[in-house]
Parts: sequence; C-alpha cells; structure tokens
Amino acid sequence: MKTVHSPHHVLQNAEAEFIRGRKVPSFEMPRRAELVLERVNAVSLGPVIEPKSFGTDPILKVHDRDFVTFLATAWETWSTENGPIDAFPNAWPPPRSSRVRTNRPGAELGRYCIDLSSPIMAGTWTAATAGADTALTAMEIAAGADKCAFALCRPPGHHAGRDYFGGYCFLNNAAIAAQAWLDRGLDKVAVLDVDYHHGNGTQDIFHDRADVLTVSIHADPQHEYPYYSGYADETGEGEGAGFNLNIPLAWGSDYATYAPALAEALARIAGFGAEALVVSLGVDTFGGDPISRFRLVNADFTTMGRTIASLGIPTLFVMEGGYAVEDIGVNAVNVLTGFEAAR
Ligand code: OKP
Ligand code: ZN
Repeated sequence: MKTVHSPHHVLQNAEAEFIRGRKVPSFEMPRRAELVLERVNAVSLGPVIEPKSFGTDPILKVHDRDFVTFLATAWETWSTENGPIDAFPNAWPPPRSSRVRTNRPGAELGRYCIDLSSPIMAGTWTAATAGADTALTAMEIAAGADKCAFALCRPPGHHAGRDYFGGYCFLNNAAIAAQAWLDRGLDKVAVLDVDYHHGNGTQDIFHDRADVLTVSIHADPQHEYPYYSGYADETGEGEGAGFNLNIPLAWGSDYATYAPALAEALARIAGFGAEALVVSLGVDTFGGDPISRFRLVNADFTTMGRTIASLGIPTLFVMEGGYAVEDIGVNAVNVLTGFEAAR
C-alpha cells in the first residue's frame, strides 16, 4: 500500500492545551506522524510519496468560505495584536449573539473554535492544507489501480465541521477526500470512523445528504469529547435521514465488545452499496492511550484491518488520533497490514 505524507505537518506544533483547567503539553504532536512513518518504512508497507497541491476548491466543497478565509488569515490577525503566542479564543458567543464582526481576534476565534485543544500558530494553515492535499492525493491512488492508500495526515481532521475547528482538527481531511471521490463520478461513498472520539465534524458535513453514509464507533459522548454529539439517535436529517450511524461504546470496551460494533458498521456500509470507503483511522482505542479508555491491544488492530478488507471496495485510510506515541506506529500500520493480507 502506498503512503502519502507531507513534511509540512511539523508546522502544527502546539506548545500546550487545556485539560480540566490545567495547561498541559499538547498530546497531539509532530512525533506521532514521525513514528507512524517510521513503522511504515520498517515493515516496507510500500512507497512513501509527497502530496500534490489541489488548492482550496476541494476544501470549499465541504467547508464554508468564511470559515476557510478565517483559518487562512487568523494567524496574521492574531499575531499582529498578540505577537508570537499560540492563539486560543478569548470568549465564545452565547446563544442568540450578534454576528457583528468585532475588532478582537480572540473574540472572532470563539466563533469558529470549539475547544481549548487546538491553538492556531504561524504554520497552522500550511499544515492543515498539506493534510487536505495528503488525503486528496491518496484518494486518487485508491481510486486507481491500487484500490487502497494510506493518507498519513497530521493534524487530524474528523472534529472539523463545515464552519468550525477543534479537537486538534482544522480541515476535515476525510470529508474532503470523500467529497472529491464523489466528484470523480461515484454515487455513494461511506466514511467509517474508528477513532475513539466521535467524528462529529464528518457527521455534521454530511448530515443532510444521502450520497455519503457516515458511521462512527466511539466512546459514549456522555463521558467523552466531543460530548454534544455521537449519540445513537443521531441518524441524519432531511435527505440524509437514515444515512448516519453512531455506535457509542462504554468506557473499558475491549475487542470482544468492539468486534460486534465493527460488524454492524460494515453490514450497514455493505447494505448502503458504498462504491468506496474512507476510514478515519484513529488508534486511540488502544489500551495504553493516555487520553482514552478503550482496551484494544496491538493485535486487535490487525484484526480490524482484516475485517475492514472484507467489504472488498476501494479504501482510503486517513490518519486521525492516537496519543500512545510509542505504539501509534505499530497500531496504525497493523490495521494496514491486516487489510492488505486479507484483500
Ligand atoms: C482528537 B481525536 C477532554 C479533552 C479533550 C480533545 C481531544 C481531541 C481528540 N478531557 N481534548 O479524535 O483523536
Ligand atoms: Zn480521537
């Protein structure tokens, strides 16, 4: 399997995030991608190539223009006022707030940023667009003779919605790739999100559409980020009614619990008639993950990859979360080698 990866990911390098009132070193760090790349090379998964540049058009197919403009210019506006300090919101608009634009960058940030995990810095826009290009380049490979590819994206993307960012995510790499795959002529694409956290941004982007089935297996949002979505009763709306499936699982879930959820997810995707699959590949379901509470072991990821291959459709893997840094390479690449061995 080919891997697409951009060195620009290092430009997103947050010093800190806030967890339960404490400022702590960011769990989302460049070393994550470096160790996945090392593992890709160690097992000779296949060639590693750099992405092509696709510009903003495919991004604007899933994100609002004013949001994209904001992301592209936020650092300049912020740093002019605040200097070279990572940008966090100063406030969030309460319900029924005015949309009159303020002159304070920290106040405008609150309109688009959903949490205190995702600072904007000088290289955020470059890193985020490199991630989108990585997903798009890998999608073209998966759509061709290879039938599969690995987009080693960083920062991750699945928490980024049409007009908001957060959860370490700025642009929704998986959604951008799924949309571009449809735009190449497919009628139905499925997104399967196996990250420990609900893929709220992806659900939001395709919420009212029947041409993209979104499925997410994740920790119960009553206990876990992103808290405000990911419940089983969210099944899509309008034309998208019936085209979203959430499978929340309890804290402490191991693969004995996970396997039936994955089987249900894959059965739904097969029943939908997906012509292609985008996997939002988070490996923070691992038992050793420092911010998560599932109990998968290294070998379970191989089983997961093998099981996903049973769908038998072109598949793009897009890297999302995973913070047990020393195991992230083994776990992510186990999914890919499990997939390859079975297809
Ligand atoms: C990103 B991905 C809650 C803090 C949550 C954000 C977590 C983002 C996870 N105590 N911080 O889905 O792996
Ligand atoms: Zn996650």
